Amino acid sequence: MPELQIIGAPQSNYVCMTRIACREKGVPYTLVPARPHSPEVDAIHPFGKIPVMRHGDVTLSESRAICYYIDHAFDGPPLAPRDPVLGARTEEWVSLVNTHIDPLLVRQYLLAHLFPGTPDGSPDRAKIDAALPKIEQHSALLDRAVARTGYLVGDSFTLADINLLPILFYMAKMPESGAMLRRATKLDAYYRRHWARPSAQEATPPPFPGRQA
Ligand SMILES: N[C@@H](CCC(=O)N[C@@H](CS)C(=O)NCC(=O)O)C(=O)O
Repeated sequence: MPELQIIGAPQSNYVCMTRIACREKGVPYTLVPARPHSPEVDAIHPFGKIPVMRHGDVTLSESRAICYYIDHAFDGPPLAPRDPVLGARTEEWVSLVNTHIDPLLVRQYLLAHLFPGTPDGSPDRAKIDAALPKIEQHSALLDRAVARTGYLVGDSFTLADINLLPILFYMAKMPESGAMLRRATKLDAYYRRHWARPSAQEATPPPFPGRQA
């Protein structure tokens, strides 16, 4: 069996979730560090984004596609439920998080802290302050979503949780969003409980070089 490679920077929440998925499925993998738009990434992702994956002759881009492959090409516990309703709910949450939560919390807010592009390198307050009311709404929505069972879908750990957890890791680290997370008590408990899983601990993003998180 060829080695499965996850190619990308370990700080990326999308790289992190594919690593958690491998570990939860019981699939050994090697992390090949690479930055977005580097030649090895551009060779696989049409827009140069990370993660990308290589497994023998199979190359894939996009975290959801990579996780589909991990889930279906190997034995092990299902990452997405095979029940049609629960499977669809899992896809629903992956899509909601990737199209609404990640763009706001990671692309707008986190990057305004870490890579602000301001003349003196200080956080971009305008972008941060603009994001905060919406992050509060997202936080309340997620708090309600996990309140009943402690999972996003049904009563077991699925790809929906795997996809969200690395974003919550960054939410917990930043000052304003961290305070919001601690106020959303169900979401905070959900994050702490699941982030303690060995799969998440092993994939915990290291700090960005030269940054605070
Ligand atoms: N839809 C992609 C998103 C991946 C993504 O946005 N990766 C970020 C790092 S977390 C990236 O490569 N950013 C560089 C860029 O957008 O140019 C996926 O699910 O894999």
